[in-house]
This record gives sequence, C-alpha cells and structure tokens, in this order.
Amino acid sequence: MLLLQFSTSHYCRKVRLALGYKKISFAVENLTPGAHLLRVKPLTGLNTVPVLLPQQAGEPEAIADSTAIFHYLEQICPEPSWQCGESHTLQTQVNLLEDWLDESIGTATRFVYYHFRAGAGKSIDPSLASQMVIQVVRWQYGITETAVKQAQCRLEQAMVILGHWQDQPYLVGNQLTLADLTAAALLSPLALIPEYRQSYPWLFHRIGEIHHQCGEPLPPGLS
Ligand SMILES: N[C@@H](CCC(=O)N[C@@H](CS)C(=O)NCC(=O)O)C(=O)O
Repeated sequence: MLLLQFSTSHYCRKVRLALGYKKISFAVENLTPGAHLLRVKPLTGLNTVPVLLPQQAGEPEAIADSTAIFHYLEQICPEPSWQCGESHTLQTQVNLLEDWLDESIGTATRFVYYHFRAGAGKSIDPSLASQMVIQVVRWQYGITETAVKQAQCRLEQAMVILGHWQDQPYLVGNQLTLADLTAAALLSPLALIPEYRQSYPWLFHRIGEIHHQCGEPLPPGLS
C-alpha cells in the first residue's frame, strides 16, 4: 500500500492512524503542495490528499478522501474493528461525529493553526520558505481575521461537545472508533498552540494515547 500525502497534513495523519491501528504496513510518498496536482488529479479527479494506492491486482487503483479510505480499510481488514458492534445507534453517533469532525472541525483547526503560524507562532519556523508556504495556504483557503474568529468559536463549541472525552477513553461506547481516530488527527495541530494546551490538557492526553495505540509518532508539540 502506498499513501500519497503531505507530511504535515492532519487529514493524512488521520489515515496513518487508521493504518497503524489495523497494523497494515504501508509506504508513504510525500508530495509537494501545488505540484501534487500532477500526481493526484489524474488518479482521482480531485485536488486533495490523502490518496491511498492499494497496489494489488483486483483492487481499485486509487482511493481518495480519508473517509472513503477508512471504509475501504474496514472492508479489507475487519479486525481489529473500529465499529460499534451491533449497536446501530452508537454507530450512527460515530458516523455523525466523524463527518462533523471532517467537514467542520478539521477546517477550523487548519484556519486557527495557520493563523497562529503566521503570527504568535512565527518563531516555530521564521524562514522565508516556510512563511511563504503559510501565506499561500492562507490565501488558498481564505484564512482571514474574520474567518479565524469563526473557526475559534467552532473549536470552542467542539471542546464542549467532546468534553466527555476527559472522563472516558473513547468518544462513543467502550472501544476505539473512527470518531476517536478522526478527533485525534484533526485536532492535533492545536498541540503547538499554548492557549489550547493550557485550556484543554485532557484533549492532548487523549491524542497522545491514540497515537501510542496506533504506533504513530506524536504530532509536533507533543513529541
Ligand atoms: N475531506 C478531505 C479533506 C482533505 C484535505 O483537505 N486535504 C488537504 C491537505 S490537509 C489538501 O490536499 N489540500 C490541497 C488542495 O486542496 O489543493 C479528506 O478527508 O480527505
């Protein structure tokens, strides 16, 4: 299996956690943002990574989108499972959480993270090359002051919604699910931002636990 990725992308981290949890061996091909289109678009018709290439006869050539990759991995490798057994109600909760984290919270994290890296967190890498990449990303996604404020509000609400993670190891039911993997990956960029580290220590504790469980190196800020 080959994972086409950006090494810093939290959506690619989500897939690495899933592969690690299932103990599926894989190689990565790190792409350069911008130039990645030449590699990815002919395979999937989309602009985004992660893209998984199963590289096996009889399997699809390429699977785009982290959620579709999760479904594919569950199909080819059911154990260890990340489903909620027979409970349709719990599985629905997992699916809703995963979709919300993917569509809303992963984006909010991106906005807050790149805003931080361009301002108070500039010292993490003040090099011209890094700051140029950050400015391009801000332009590409429309990361303005107003949009960042909205994203911060969404994250504040998310911490309330996910608050029960403080007291229990899993977001839904009593085993690890897609919701835990998705939250651990898509909130991980916040580990570099002191305000979040101070306000939500439990979140980073859970993110660390899940990375250990999946054999994935900790994200920057926690390593
Ligand atoms: N919903 C998608 C989101 C993936 C995504 O946003 N990927 C970003 C990197 S974090 C990307 O490839 N951006 C490049 C672009 O849009 O050109 C997924 O879950 O795979």
